[in-house]
Amino acid sequence: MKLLLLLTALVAGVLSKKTFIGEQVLRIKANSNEQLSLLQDLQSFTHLQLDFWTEPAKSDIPVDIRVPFTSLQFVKAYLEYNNFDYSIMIENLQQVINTEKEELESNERKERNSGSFDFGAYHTLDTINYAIDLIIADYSSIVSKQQIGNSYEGRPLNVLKFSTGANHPGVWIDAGIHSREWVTQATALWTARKLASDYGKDASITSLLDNYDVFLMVVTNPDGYVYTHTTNRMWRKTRSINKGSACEGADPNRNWDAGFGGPGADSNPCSETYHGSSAESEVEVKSIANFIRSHGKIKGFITIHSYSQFLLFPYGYKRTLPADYAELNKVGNAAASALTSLYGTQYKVGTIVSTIYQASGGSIDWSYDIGIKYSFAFELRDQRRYGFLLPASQILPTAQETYLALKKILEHIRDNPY
Ligand code: INF
Ligand code: ZN
Repeated sequence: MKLLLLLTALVAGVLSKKTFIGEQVLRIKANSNEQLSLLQDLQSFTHLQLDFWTEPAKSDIPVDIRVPFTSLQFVKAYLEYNNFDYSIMIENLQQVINTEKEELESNERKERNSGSFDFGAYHTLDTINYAIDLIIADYSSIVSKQQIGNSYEGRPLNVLKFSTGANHPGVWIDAGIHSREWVTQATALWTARKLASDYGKDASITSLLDNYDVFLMVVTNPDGYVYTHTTNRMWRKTRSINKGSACEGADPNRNWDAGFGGPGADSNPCSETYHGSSAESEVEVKSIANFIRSHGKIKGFITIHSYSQFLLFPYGYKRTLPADYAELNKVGNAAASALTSLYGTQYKVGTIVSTIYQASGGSIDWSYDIGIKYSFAFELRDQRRYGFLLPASQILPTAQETYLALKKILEHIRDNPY
């Protein structure tokens, strides 16, 4: 009986696996507001099933669109007819995804045989959890794991706590809230080990952890992350069931109680930016918000996304500048400069709404509005070559450069208590 069930699940799994055969990712330059609105029209043709990796928001930011094979001819004709500059960013998406998966699986086999762990590779959720337990074991005097809830599908929502004493104020850092942004979970895992190993070695980190706790959530959307491995590599949202719709999941970066449901979020459950049935409807969001509210002394809130190389701060849901605009802009630019100093990676710094577009229900707007002044969102590498399919060879350089920016922000929080 069990075997039959297993076989059924296996067949179902294979059958439901999303393939990207014949799909391409196009990189489009909108050279005018008129062209921008033509791209927004294209986005409204939902039957084309287009996946906008970056939004048609500002004419100085190219727009990347994943196009299903059946829509390719129409989209290219539409672009050519309207005199767009465009190029093919990813020629054969299925092949890139296959290669990434083969690399991941062969590396995990190697790690199992040698008992090693390669922080410069992508991993499944189980292997990430195994690596997290190794870090806790190796640095048990300052690192512990705290479960703040369960995901929609019942997976533990674990947060790494870095602490050297009781009743410290804290800083929150989350990664992978959008599951397809694989470089963010990998960066967070490397950062966890680096933070722990720097304590007692790096004077700045030592003085930070002597006065502040750091809460680091490596896989913030575990259901979505597993889904990107088993079924759909391009999944962004949670995996909750939307009553009355065949489409699943809500965008966990539209589900926070900050301008919830306003412009810059979608009420259609099939949209990648569906805001959910109500603020904090997604248990992954509710669990973090409850943790932050009950802790009561969180002084910084940093969320790590990819891609585009931005360092953003509030607001996204409104054009009004935050009261602390000058300070956040200064800290953001200092952090971005530190990042650039390592490998020359360029970042843009600014408010969400002015740098990209209006987005409502975002996490750092919520954290800022409940009084967490130092609220930032990173958009890691890259800018326009691989997008969400960043090669594993870029994980370590990305994590190393990002750490320099994180340190700048953490030092500012340490030195400017409020
Ligand atoms: N970020 C965009 C998003 O639509 C922009 C953003 C960042 C909005 C931070 C609000 C807050 O959510 C990503 N990056 O999706 O992956
Ligand atoms: Zn994201």
